[in-house]
Amino acid sequence: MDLFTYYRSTSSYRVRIALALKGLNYTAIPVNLMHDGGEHRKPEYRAINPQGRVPALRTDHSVVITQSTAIIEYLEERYPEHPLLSSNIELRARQRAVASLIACDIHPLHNVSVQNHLRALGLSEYEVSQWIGHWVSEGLAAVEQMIGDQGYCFDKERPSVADVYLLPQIYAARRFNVDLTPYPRILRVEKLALDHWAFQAAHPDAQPDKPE
Ligand SMILES: N[C@@H](CCC(=O)N[C@@H](CS)C(=O)NCC(=O)O)C(=O)O
Repeated sequence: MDLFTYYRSTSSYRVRIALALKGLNYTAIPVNLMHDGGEHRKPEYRAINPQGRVPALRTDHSVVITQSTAIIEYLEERYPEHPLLSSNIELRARQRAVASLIACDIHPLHNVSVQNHLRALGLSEYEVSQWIGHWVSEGLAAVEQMIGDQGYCFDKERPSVADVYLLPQIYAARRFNVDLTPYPRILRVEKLALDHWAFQAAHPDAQPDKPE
């Protein structure tokens, strides 16, 4: 499998965590979102993903799958070992709710193209960061209420799809200087996951395309 990825892209980071937790090997193909106006906007990459975004996964059958949620669902169905979803239907829905909140209601509001559009509308760097901080804090405040009191988001010992989405969102929140002290459960999950080898292997700092 080939993963088109960018080291600090939160959606790519999600897929890297899922691949690592499932123990799956892949080749990382870096797509630099910052270089020369963004490699993701070039025709060569749009031939892979017409939306011009990362991640994209090319499967062993040379089928390209875009959208991190579709990719993670594919991995879950194709490689059911080391499941990322609970066998309990209610818990599964709650795990998916945290993932959806992050993927649909937080992350799209701080995407590179959204930030650039805010700048084009005349917002200063300070206003852009205030705008992002507002939406990230509002979303994480809800996540804080949705997750459990021990261990990972929903299990003492086993990370699930909720943790797969949460860790990259925490990383992004830190990049945007969002105050995380009001979210002790989220900070507990972060501490635990950062000690887990799969989350470490997927971390932006461990990626070969991270600049020196
Ligand atoms: N909903 C998509 C979001 C993909 C996405 O927006 N990726 C970002 C990086 S995290 C990107 O490629 N941004 C480029 C841009 O906004 O121009 C997914 O979950 O895969």
